[in-house]
Amino acid sequence: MTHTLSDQLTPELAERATSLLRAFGADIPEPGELVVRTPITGGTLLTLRPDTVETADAAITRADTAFRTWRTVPAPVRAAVVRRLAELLTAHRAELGELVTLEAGKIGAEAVGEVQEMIDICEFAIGLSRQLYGYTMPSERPGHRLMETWHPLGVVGVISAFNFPVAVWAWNTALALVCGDTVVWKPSDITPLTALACHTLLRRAALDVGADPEVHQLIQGDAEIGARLVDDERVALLSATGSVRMGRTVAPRVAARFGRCLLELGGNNAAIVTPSADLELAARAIVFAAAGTAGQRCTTLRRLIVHTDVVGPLLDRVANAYRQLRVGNPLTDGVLVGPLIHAGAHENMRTALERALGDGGRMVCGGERVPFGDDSYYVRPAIVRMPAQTAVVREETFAPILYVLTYRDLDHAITLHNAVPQGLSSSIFTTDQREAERFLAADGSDCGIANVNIGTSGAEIGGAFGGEKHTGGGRESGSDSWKSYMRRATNTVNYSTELPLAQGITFT
Ligand code: UN1
Repeated sequence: MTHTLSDQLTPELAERATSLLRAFGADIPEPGELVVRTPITGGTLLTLRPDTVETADAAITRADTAFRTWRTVPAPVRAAVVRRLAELLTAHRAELGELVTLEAGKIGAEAVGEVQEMIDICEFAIGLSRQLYGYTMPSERPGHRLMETWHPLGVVGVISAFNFPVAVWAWNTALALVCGDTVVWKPSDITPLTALACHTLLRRAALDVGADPEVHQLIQGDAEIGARLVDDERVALLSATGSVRMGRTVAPRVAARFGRCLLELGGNNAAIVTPSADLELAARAIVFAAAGTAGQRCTTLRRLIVHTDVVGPLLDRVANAYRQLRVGNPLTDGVLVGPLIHAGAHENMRTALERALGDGGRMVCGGERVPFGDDSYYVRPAIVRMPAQTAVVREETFAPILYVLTYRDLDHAITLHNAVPQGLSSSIFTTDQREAERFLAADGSDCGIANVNIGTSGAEIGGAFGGEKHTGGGRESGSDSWKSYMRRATNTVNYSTELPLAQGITFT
């Protein structure tokens, strides 16, 4: 392996990361025990000092104090911070994208797309600030008015994952801020530099519009630091993105203190391809959904359920496109598949493939490591034909493995589709409206996202994002997801001189 190439490249990348931080106006962190590596070479970009339990608690205190005032600022005025953030993100789009590439290994187009997703949610939140609607209902009593009012909730704790290090933060933060909440963010300890950049931009946005910069706090560190948000009564909502395993520990702890949780956990997303599908279009969508982001999206396509009549021609197209995918340094033009995040991700992929083959799976293509350096993990996206939906297929392996299953009858395909613990995203490829509607119906896909003729990944921010079953049930970003970030009061106002009781009760 070409150890020297990585050895040469790492100092260049480290230098670039430092100059990007400077471009955002961020202080270069003091060296410490948190080691920030780039998956491009596996080398170290920087080190920084993580928070301690005490500094994390102090950050929660600052957010709690800031909330007391922030909640009284009118929502359209609060939106000024988000508007300024959108401007700064637009100005720094390319630079922030580059930092995402350095830290998370995404190719340029996807990294910049992630920054665009941040700008999109900011725009959504700005409009939303004038639309935090509550219902009014007819009261059953004369001379009474009945209505619902939405109020700010409190401190929102955001725990985010490495794979969308900035967009998922923005989904939460843009909404939380216009809703009148303050935010304490614990990013993945794999991507602390992008977090530092976003935190710096947000503080600058607040200062630029004369708002309190303490509305946003950043705490860095491992799960022990994140646990401060889980267990602190002052954190009214914990919005956590990560594995099902993480959700299983976090959810009961937040519930035990009657806090609110918004969970966005693993997916095991499938697409059904029917005989009427436009195979050319389906193949293109499948390649992006399954191999894009090196299979490291929660919405990545992991299972393909194909009608036996079209499995041959479809797989020919997909495998052909797979063979042409350029895998390598995501900073190089034309590369479509960057590295896996670390050795552990590669080990999980290797083990999953071994188990799949042990279950009778047949390798169609890919799966092998692409040499780049000893400490970085590049792989060719894999396709495996499976005789059945075995245990390994029902698990989420955060790597580019596409398992292919076949079906004869659509009901059977839908049963297979739903027979996994996760319920995030799903697709059907068909030109038959009956099949499409069957998939979208109540007894069709059981996922939070169900698409027709597009892949499972790459959702727009305008719809609610999230999934069912082990995916955790949370909804983030568009539609009415904002309601998770607010508390609702039902108000009954008596403007009469009488005191009629509800349900016709007399009490004299
Ligand atoms: C994630 O992988 O955690 O729909 C989020 C998508 C992106 C968001 C993915 N808009 O693929």
